[in-house]
Amino acid sequence: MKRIMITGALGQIGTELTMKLREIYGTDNVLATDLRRPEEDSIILQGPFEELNVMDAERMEAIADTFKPDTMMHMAALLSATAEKNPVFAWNLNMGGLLNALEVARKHKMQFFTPSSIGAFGPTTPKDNTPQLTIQRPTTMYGVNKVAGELLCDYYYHSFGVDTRSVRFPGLISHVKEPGGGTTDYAVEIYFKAVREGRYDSYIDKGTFMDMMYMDDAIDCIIQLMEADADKLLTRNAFNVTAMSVDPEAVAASIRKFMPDFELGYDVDPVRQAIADSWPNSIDATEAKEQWGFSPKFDLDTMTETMLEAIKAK
Ligand code: AKB
Repeated sequence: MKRIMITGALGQIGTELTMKLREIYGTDNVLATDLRRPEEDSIILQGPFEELNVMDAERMEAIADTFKPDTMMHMAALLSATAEKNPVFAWNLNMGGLLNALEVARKHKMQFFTPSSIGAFGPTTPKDNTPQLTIQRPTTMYGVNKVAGELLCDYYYHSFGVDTRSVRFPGLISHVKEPGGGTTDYAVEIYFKAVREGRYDSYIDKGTFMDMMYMDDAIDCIIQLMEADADKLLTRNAFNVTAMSVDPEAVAASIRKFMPDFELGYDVDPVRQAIADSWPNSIDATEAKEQWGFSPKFDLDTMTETMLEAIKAK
């Protein structure tokens, strides 16, 4: 039975990850941590919770000393658009937090997961069917952090034997917790606006393709990778994973299958558009499929149907 410590547990991925891990490994074996304590009625407080600023190495160490986890899932990070607004803070939080978490994992001999992103690619990366091993020269602070983070995880694996594992997540779509400060967030907002207002003005332009994945698949993929036989993992940097490559028109067309009157307009944000333009159109997840059986269940239409139903029921 695993004993897991999660940072950034109140974030978009962290919230659903914490709930699923508690279901599988037992509530008391999954410690959620985040910068601030959530509202008292938060589902996350149904299990162990500690306030933790990931830049505070001493407190992170003290919490691990007491809880004695064997696995660290480090999710706390600033996303791409927010990082671009405050790059120095992004560097300090994204890199400082990761280094602290890796150090705790090294000292406590923990297995380690942290997500990378399609943001780790840049304008000189092959745009279509982007391979696992390719040019990574991102032009955003978030991307620089993600590439440096992948290398740091590789370093802790090779130099200290920390069992580091990671995936390059595409945009993640969920109705449980809205994302904050990402470039792919339009693909979440569009569903909420479709149900609530019948129309959406996209800040990402038509024809801008990016990879996406439904959150259930993202959570399953983390669990599957962490459970995978270490000997089968030939790739030790982050694995490409994706379920679909879409642009706003494709998402709108899918929504119209369930809500024929849905209207899509555009109000393009130059900052987020420039970030999106620097990322791949579609990435190749063959290595993840072959090495540990990655296999997403949701395609665009099944995701759309699930999102619309869930938001209507709120
Ligand atoms: C973002 O848009 O910043 C994230 C990501 C793809 O890493 N969703």
